[in-house]
Amino acid sequence: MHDVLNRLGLQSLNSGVCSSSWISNPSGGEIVSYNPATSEPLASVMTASRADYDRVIEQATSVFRSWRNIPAPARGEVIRQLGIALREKKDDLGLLVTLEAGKVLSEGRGEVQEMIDMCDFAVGLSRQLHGLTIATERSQHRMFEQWHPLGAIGIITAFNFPVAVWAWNAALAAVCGDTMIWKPSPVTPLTAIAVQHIVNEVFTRNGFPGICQLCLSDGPCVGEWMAADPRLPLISATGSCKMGRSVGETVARRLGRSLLELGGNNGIILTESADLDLALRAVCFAAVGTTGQRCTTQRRLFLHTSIADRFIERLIRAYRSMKIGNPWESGVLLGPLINSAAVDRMLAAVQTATDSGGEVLYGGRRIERPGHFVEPTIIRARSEMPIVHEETFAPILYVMTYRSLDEAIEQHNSVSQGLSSSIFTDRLTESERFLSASGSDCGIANVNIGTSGAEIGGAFGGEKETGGGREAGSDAWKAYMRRQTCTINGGGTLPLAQGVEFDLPEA
Ligand code: UN1
Repeated sequence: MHDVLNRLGLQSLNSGVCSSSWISNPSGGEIVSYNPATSEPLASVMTASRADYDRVIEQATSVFRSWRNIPAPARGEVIRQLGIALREKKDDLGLLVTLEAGKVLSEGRGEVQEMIDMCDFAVGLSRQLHGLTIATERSQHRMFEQWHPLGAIGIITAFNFPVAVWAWNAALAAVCGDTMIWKPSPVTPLTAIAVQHIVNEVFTRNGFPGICQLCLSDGPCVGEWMAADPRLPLISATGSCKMGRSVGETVARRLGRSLLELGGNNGIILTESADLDLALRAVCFAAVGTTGQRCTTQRRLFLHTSIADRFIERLIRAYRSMKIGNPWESGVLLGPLINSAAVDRMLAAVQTATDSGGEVLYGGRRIERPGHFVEPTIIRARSEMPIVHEETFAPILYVMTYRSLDEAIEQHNSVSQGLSSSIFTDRLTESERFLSASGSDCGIANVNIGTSGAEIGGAFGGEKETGGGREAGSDAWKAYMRRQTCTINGGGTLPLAQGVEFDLPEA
């Protein structure tokens, strides 16, 4: 299994810093990557010091000056080739995601597929970076918008999607003409280095080294330097609300732009008319998939009182049947949490929930074996319990009951996060109510689908403390460019807008 490290070019690993080429002895601290299923070290890498970081940024800003002038479809061609290279490495990179992040194999591969999908999307987009033509009030004038590359941008990603979220940003940024510096999570350095190897091969072969750069950090420092750095016009950051608040504040202080994809506290409402077979599978995947470590993980379940007992019983049976184990073994649905601190946080949340009147209906404990395994957990709770309002990155599902849909939607919207949401219903009136302006207040609202597992074609992100950013599909590309409004006077007079007169006296 560890041959995969060799196949991905990680055999003589040392540096976690890459500008146009690898910086051979970066002088930051060392970080060790562990397999969360065994707690065994996989490899160690050296991270960036401030001097290394400055080298990377200087290179990224300098390469930007030529990359921005390459026609967008030609930039898209490089991303097309990146998509092919990722297809070739899909199984290996997917396995590495499994080894380092602990996701089950199908999810590890799914993550690489998400990168491939992003490349395909960005290739098409490279011929579609279009602006509007706008009617002007002045005769013989023409007004239009055009979009230009923004600059070198910073990409901060989290451990739970160690490669896909980079691709959401990188594929778009590259076709938009930006260069980029990636600071991955210190917990998943190897997947980032493996991606960087693939990127280097493709971009260098095309004569464009240094478009995508990597800057590993042994703590928060590189992220903080990026947030404060006026050389980076945009910082795209994925992670907790706490992290996002700090990045957002620092970037705002220098009037830079930030694109934030932060915590979720996603709920599913099951109405009286819900197809319970459909809902059961959806809830299990949304609440337990990725061991509860997606920002889109379902954390709250609202059951209509008429179906509550029946559904809870089926849910417990389904939880009991789920195979927990090494994520690379077939049939396993639940791998480990990322590290022991995550286990501690989960157990503390379970304790807090029970202390405040919650009742554990299933699970709630650590599993005694190597690695960081826990039982998937169902807790009967009340919506006003403070712990229900917090995002605990673990497979804890809080179950609540309701009588009217209005009441369910009110409870659903009562948390400070606003990422993803779902309703299960067979009634048009209920789904329309959920999708109306007074329905779900989230960036993602689904009907008869769980909260997680969005496709890349839609804009991904959420409201309130989720940060407001939109990444991946739709028109998310606009965040990576600067808009220019252009007005051309093709006539021989100078009419002023709003009918203003400013006639100079005859000379
Ligand atoms: C995240 O957890 O940060 O919709 C992203 C989903 C995935 C992305 C999750 N496509 O669950």
